[in-house]
Amino acid sequence: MEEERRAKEAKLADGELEEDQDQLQLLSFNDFRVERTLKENAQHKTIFVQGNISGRPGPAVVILEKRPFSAETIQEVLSESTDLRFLMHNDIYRQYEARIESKLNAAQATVIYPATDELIAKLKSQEKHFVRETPNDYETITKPYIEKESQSLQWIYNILDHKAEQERIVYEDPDPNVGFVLLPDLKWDQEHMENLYLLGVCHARGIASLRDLRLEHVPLLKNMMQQGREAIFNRYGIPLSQIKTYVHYQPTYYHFHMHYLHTSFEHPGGLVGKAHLVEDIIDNLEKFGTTYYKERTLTFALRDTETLWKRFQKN
Ligand code: M7G
Repeated sequence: MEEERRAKEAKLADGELEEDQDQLQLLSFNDFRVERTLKENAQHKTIFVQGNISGRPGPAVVILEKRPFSAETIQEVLSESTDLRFLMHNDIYRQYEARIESKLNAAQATVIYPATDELIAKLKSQEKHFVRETPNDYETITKPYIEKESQSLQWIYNILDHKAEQERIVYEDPDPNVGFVLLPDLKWDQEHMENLYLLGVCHARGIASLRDLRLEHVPLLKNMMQQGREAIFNRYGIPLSQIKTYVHYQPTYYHFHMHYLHTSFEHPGGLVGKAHLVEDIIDNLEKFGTTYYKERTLTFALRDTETLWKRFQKN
């Protein structure tokens, strides 16, 4: 299965195969059958659902997220187009259920098809466990996992090769060593600035993650952080001091990339045990030497359904 996927990716990269998934253009969820809820979160107003698309083999995942209100459309919401259903009254307090017109009440829907078992396991709400990864653990446990079982990087190569999301690129530095592509993360609707979330993907190949960073990569890190922030300021007007940039360890995708978020957005990906601020990474490499991340024991959290967690338990 794994070999098949990698062979197909190689063919796709060589242009030998047309990407058949591109034929999946949904106009509604008519063909989608819910199998189970993987996770729901009332605070974030999200639900993660696994199901099937009729006539297509294998599981699909749909992630629904209610969009925040915005000052620009609030007058349209607070108008005769919204029906009110009375719920209760006490003194000066009245509560209603507001039935808002569908176009003003949209949700963001992300469809992942075909969804791999590993991605489903990752999305499923599970207990998290902290792992202390020594340099030897990295060589004997994590590296073989990255080589054999980690998620496909095809979507990243599509971005770098301008085969997908080309019109969404906010900034690109084409330099093969320090260059990168900056674009909105899948998680961001590009409307609500308080949830601003962009992704910087480096052009250089072969840097799988934080573990591979050396002193020679400092110019790349500085370039991605500085140019990326400036491009975000130029496009969206967010001051540089309000853009946080971090790297995940462990990431889901092992091609080096950086997360850029508005400081007001507290995303779970920014938690301890996952996020490493780019300023700190640069400082560590400059002050403590090129092998800092090669030699350190790194601590991170894994969900108990993740393959990497299972690999750590076996050792
Ligand atoms: P990560 O640190 O590898 O994984 O980040 P994690 O955050 O899931 O632990 C990968 C980032 O890429 C995430 O923030 C995803 O939302 C984002 N992302 C994933 N895919 C498949 C796409 C995509 O196709 N396009 C864009 N623009 N972003 C994506």
